[in-house]
Amino acid sequence: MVTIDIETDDGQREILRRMMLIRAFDNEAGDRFADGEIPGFVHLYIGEEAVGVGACSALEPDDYITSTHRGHGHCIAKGLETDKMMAELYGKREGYCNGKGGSMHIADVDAGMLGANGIVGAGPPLATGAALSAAQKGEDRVALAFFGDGAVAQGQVHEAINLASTWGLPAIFLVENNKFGEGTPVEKQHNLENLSETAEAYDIPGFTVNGMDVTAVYEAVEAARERAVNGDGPTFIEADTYRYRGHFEGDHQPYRDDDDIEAWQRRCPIDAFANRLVDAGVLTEDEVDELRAAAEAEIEDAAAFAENATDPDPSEAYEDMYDVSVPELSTYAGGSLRADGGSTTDQ
Ligand SMILES: Cc1ncc(C[n+]2csc(CCOP(=O)(O)OP(=O)(O)O)c2C)c(N)n1
Ligand SMILES: [Mg+2]
Repeated sequence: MVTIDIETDDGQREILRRMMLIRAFDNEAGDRFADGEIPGFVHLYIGEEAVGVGACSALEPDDYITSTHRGHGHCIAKGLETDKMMAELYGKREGYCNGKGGSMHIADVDAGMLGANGIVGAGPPLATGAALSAAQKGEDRVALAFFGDGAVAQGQVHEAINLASTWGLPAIFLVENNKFGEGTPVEKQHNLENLSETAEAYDIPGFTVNGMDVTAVYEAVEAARERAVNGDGPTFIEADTYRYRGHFEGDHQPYRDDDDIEAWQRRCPIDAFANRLVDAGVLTEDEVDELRAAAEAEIEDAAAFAENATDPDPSEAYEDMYDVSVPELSTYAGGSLRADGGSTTDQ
């Protein structure tokens, strides 16, 4: 895991590379899902790359993130390996969760990636918990929760932000306002112009940033991180972004027009940043093309790795389901609820 310094040419190149990797990964995942090679559902992050990469690049390697059902971009932004991610999408043993999680449950706790999550709004409580642990242990770590506009009004999200604010925890709540929760436009979900106004209710700073601009996201998260590690509590950031693909692959999208998609595609966060780096003399156009080709080649290799990886044996189905170091759960997978065979309901 590397620390990324946006002030340096190397840092800027790495930021561009990670956004390109996400784009290539999700294009490949979409194609392979369409070919029937990937089971379950995939929700692609294409168009939103600047949010994940801007945010994670402003974090330190030890910091925590929580993710959503649309989590591939968060994983790559946090530095996870694309071959193990693709193997997880394929349900293979070499995947991050031995193939038992799939697209919506990739986790790598050692890398601070506390999990993609199929439950809308489930990330913020985990981030509040991680931030509480960092505060109690006196560690210089923060926890950042990515969540969608569709999660902002979830009860557990309110509880999580309220506790983090009340206890002054080192947490960052980052809403990816991509304008839809499934097929419901954001203005039909909320009676607020900017979702960041939500922050007022918790008496924490809240602001909206251009989520198509990786630098803007980086700077917002950098400031929020500094506030968090200084003991000044959480920050609420809304990133104004857009998803280019359907809610899930296969979504016919009757709820929006192609014109809207095309207008946002003209604001492509990857092209915008690449052009800026070319204008600044950090990269030539050829070098941008080389970086993109290298990202695409890495993802082709990752997909080949996943294809050739091993199917888990059905006899392993109940392994890794519970943390057996927790005594009460040690025999759960075997059928009884508690080590002494009693029911947990009497506790
Ligand atoms: C608690 C819960 N309610 C409903 C769903 C079904 N669901 C899955 S994704 C989704 C929309 C989420 O929208 P948003 O939070 O804006 O994220 P986006 O898909 O736009 O990234 C819904 C309602 C769910 N998975 N969990
Ligand atoms: Mg959304």
